[in-house]
Amino acid sequence: MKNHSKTDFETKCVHSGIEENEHGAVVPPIYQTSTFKFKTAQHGASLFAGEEKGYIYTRMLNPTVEAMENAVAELEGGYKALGCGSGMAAVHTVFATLTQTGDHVVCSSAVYGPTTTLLNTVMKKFGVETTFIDTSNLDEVKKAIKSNTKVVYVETPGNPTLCISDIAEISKIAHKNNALVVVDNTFMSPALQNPLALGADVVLHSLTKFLNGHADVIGGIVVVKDESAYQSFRKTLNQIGGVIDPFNSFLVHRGLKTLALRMEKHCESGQIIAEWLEKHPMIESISYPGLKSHPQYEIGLKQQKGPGGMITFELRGGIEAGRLLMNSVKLFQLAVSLGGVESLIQHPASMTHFSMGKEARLAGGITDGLVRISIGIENVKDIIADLEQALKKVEEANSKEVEVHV
Ligand code: LCS
Repeated sequence: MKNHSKTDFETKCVHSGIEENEHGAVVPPIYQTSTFKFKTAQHGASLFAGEEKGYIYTRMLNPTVEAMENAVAELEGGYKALGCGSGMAAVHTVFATLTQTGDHVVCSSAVYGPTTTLLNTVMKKFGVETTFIDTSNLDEVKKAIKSNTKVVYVETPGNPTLCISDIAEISKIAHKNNALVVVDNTFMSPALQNPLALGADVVLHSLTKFLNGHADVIGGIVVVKDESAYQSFRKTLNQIGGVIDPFNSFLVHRGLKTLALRMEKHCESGQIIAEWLEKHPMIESISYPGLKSHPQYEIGLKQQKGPGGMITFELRGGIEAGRLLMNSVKLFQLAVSLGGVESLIQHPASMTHFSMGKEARLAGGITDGLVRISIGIENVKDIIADLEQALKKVEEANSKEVEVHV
């Protein structure tokens, strides 16, 4: 891996993971192959025995996948990374590697819905118990850790509430109790937050979001700090088999080149739009890390380099008003996912966080009226104009309802 440690993040985005190749191609080739030819039977045997380094079979490692992994590892300030077939495959790989029957996990109560569901179903079935708490409250973290707690799993800012947890303080608490800290850094990307530098042990991402950035790939990644962690994660991933393929790795690697630029734009527009929404008469409440009204605004300032491109809000008129807004936008696309160049809008309670059930949703502050938007890189005036026309329809419908009731 090239050493860009003395260069800026933008430079690393462009050059990380790019190695010289035999034809001098500026963009490295895609090794779209499932398997690699051995020179001799002895060569094959020695690769399998780990006596020689080299590629064997793409589920085990592939040069195109490895180049992307090296790039993300470098951007996160990690040792190495493991590309997975989806963000959920990365989440599963983390728990399958770090826990076993009888272990306990502490997890943020506001995380991507299927992460909660995975812990409450698959991991529970194998005897791993989870306590869900508000990890922005350090006293709750201290209280929830038990002698068999192996992992404190933090998503910050959390999906979809954008609740912020203090990575450095949580790491101190967890390490005192011999537990590892895993941070899902999907909402920030390494451009805005580096959990390993703050004390976390493992970082994961849904590559599907900001890292790829173009809504055309499903992928995930786990970033680790040292060789022994890398070896144990690689072993699990190889057995589970949830790897990313070469072409999707190529697309993610291409997306990474503009990560710094895109994140700058997501933050700049996110801040303008959140400030505009906060003043709008139809907004009942709003959550955005760049607003002083955010309950963990100060923690965000301490550990994030920017507020990001995600905004969550509740309208006056609750879920019905939210539905009308989602059906009235024109530039925004009504779709789940996030972190792409296009602006998206969705309803967590009936979509991304439906699977976890109402009780768990409410415990995590995910109310039925919440609407989540992912701010794309379109002109900010166009994004605001779209929200303005849609909110006008909501306002008109609300005033009609009031008239009827009078
Ligand atoms: N972690 C976070 C924070 C996520 O937001 C998601 C997906 C995942 C992990 C899982 O990644 P995937 O397997 O989808 O690549 N979040 C989604 C969302 O909010 N809308 O659709 C997917």
